[in-house]
Amino acid sequence: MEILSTLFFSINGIMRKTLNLALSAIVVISVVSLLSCSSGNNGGNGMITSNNFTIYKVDISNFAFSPQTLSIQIGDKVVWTNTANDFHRVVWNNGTFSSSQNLDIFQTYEVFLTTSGTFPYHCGIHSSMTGSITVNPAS
Ligand SMILES: [Cu+2]
Repeated sequence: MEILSTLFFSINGIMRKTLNLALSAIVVISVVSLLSCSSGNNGGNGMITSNNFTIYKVDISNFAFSPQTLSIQIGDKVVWTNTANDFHRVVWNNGTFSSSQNLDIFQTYEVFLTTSGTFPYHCGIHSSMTGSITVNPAS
């Protein structure tokens, strides 16, 4: 029995190390892709993927949304990615858009913002986590 439990704990340790490595790799990749986007002609962290809309990324980690605020054009898309080992849930304060599911690590939630205005949101699990998207009307 003792050998079995020792084996279990060492496998558990290896899995944790593997997960940490994977997390580090994803953080590096995210930073690199953010940097490469901001060097584009759009500025900020928006990524132009077509002539019609821009995709913005929001990272969920350290019990915070980053960036916490965004200013976008109507019809743009925002993608939240939970990179933390905790569940989080994107909930719109005034219910303008559909809320996310509980997001496990590496899961994403995306929405096209098709109404102009300023839309605050929070984490449905941790009420201290807040963010806001300002959607500017078509010029
Ligand atoms: Cu949360």
